Amino acid sequence: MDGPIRIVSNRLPVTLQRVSGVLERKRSSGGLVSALEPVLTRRGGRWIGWPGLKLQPGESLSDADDPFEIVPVELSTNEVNRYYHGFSNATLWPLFHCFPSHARFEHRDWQVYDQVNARFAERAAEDTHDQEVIWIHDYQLTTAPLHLRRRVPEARIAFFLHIPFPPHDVFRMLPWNRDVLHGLLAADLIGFHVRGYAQNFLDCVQRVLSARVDLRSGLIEHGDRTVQVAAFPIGIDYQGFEQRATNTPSDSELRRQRIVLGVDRLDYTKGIPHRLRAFERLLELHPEHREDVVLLQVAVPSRDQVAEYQELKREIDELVGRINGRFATATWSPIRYLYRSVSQSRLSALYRDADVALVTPIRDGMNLVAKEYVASQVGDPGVLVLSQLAGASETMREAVIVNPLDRDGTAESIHRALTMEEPERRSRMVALQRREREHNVDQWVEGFLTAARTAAVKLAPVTDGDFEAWLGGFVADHRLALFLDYDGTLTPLRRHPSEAVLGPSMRAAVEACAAREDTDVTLISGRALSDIEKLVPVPGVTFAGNHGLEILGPDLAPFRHDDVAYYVGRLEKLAPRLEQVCIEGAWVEEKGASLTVHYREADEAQHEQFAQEIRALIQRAGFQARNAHCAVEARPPIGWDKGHAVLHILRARYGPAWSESVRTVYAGDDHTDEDAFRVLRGLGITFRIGPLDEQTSALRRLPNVDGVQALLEWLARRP
Ligand code: ADQ
Repeated sequence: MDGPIRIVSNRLPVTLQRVSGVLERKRSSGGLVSALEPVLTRRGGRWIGWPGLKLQPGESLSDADDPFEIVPVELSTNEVNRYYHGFSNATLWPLFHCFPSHARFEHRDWQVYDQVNARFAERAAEDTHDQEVIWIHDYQLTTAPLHLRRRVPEARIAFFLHIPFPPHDVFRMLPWNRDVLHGLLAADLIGFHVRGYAQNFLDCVQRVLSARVDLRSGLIEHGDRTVQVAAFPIGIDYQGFEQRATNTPSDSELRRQRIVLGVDRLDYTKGIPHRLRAFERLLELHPEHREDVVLLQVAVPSRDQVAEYQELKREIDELVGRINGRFATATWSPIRYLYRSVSQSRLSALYRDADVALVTPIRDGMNLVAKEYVASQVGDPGVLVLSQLAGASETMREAVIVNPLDRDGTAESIHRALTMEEPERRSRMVALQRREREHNVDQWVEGFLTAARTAAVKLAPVTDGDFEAWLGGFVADHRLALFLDYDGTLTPLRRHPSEAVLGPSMRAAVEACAAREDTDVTLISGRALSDIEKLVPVPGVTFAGNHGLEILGPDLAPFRHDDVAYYVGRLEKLAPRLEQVCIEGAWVEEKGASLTVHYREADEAQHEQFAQEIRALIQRAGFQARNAHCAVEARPPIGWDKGHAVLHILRARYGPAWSESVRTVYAGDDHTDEDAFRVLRGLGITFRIGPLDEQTSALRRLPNVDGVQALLEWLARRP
């Protein structure tokens, strides 16, 4: 079970510095590194990340005696600007924290972000072993899972997001929202800090990608795969903090005052200005705290080349100056403000000696400071005042919970914390400590990896209940026009079109639908009309071949687009020219009004170049070249597609006001079906078959041919 693992994260577990030309390596601090490093040391594996500086040619980050390998992903200055400062920190960070007004949306940032993600994936894919979990971290790497999946289809990929996942109303503002979801869904397991973020994610997948999702068990249907989504609240190195708090001497000067402590990266999500104003309000409402209590705010500089962060720093400087000017006396200043990082032991002493910790972010994935404070309360217990907008508040219920945007309410809560009696303080702290001690970071890592190694339970197949909910009211008491694509919808895609034969149970389901007096079934395919007629020998069915250029069915005048005749002769001439350039395994299918060059069986390395050559020839001959599954189609340049064909059939059969009298349902797996999905948007119920990677205008998804069969069986049985 304890196989090697790979960690992929923006930064590496080592901090590098070049001193007089020599690369110096220091272990990075921080909870994540201290949690994951022992696991990697024990099991072996690799850590893939950005070293943060430029390496000299041939320079390696791994020492021979390292228990695991460190693999650097180097970035150019432009990439650092676009991928890191740009899309990661100026787009995803503000948007995911629900600060859309702080977000910038630049196409170039997105492109570079995705390219860099592909590079991380490339390094992560090198020499993978069976059973090895590849664990990708955080918002800088949301599309890396998909790039990795393309390189190593069988890999076990897990992803953890350290920041919140926003609700749909905010997420949909992102112009690349589908790409981000497609990127993430290539993972087998996607973890979040709390259930609320996981639910937001599931909701977005359902709404943005029309996916079938089980909200209760956190399962997403992705073609034949199931993706598991779950909450894994992160913990800290509890013992480490407890020990440091026990062993670090006190700062006697500080001990003379009562301390309210704030510790944060200087970030607009952390709500530092709100906190300062709430503290000011406390001094107004409860003057008894003047000259007795000090707010000690430690802010680590962060992203200080970004304008937003510089502006925030100015605001905090001014607020501190104003409040101190207003209340300070000769011997006391209400706020002490340290704009710097402090050492681990100093931080531990501050945590231990603070009477109250003010952890009041406006939005925070989890917040480790709240947990570190609790672990450091080894003496007379203090009180944790915690924002209800931090992920930590979901579990740390015994804290004094506040809304940091409610200034008066927060001031009153600080007062309550400062005046809380010892028995209540102790009861609350004991409960908080018990939970954090138990759910520490080791337990988090183990829990996540166990889930990552365990294959997700499959989402139960669609049931009659699902169809009843999606279609029941829509089709009730109405005539039904049912449109079905063939390849990939009624039969799985095969290597050769001649192998795609309709199975007996699917045939029975189509027959049962067609046999109903109130249902009209149309088979609509890119195949030649005569071909599709032979493949689905079901009485009473309408056939639309060549993407609807030719239509034949009961109660319909046979249809052949006026312009087809002109192109048929030209296609006959084009076919031998294409045959001439076919590489081994490729072949030409002549379909009358169109033709297709198939190359599924040709050497994969040649696919791209061959398809390009074929497309060029088709276009030069005056036809449209359309990509299909391992095939290129030559279509007459007639403004006619499956969407036009569907409308033609509906109007011809039911009149111009067809939408009043008939209900339309369409199922297809191919991008040529998208034309029909678009035409039917808002008018019918459409299903795209297959995995979620392909974008769709369909209203819903079905994973595979079995899902279609279940749909047809339900339609045949409906009351
Ligand atoms: P961050 O936004 O960095 O993390 P947080 O969880 O509070 O936020 O972690 C900050 C860390 O920095 C803590 O370990 C703290 O001790 C340390 N730190 C803060 N100020 C310091 C100072 N002045 N000197 C030294 N150290 C200082 C992201 C998400 C969080 C999520 C974590 C982990 O934004 O919501 O909890 O990842 O998943």
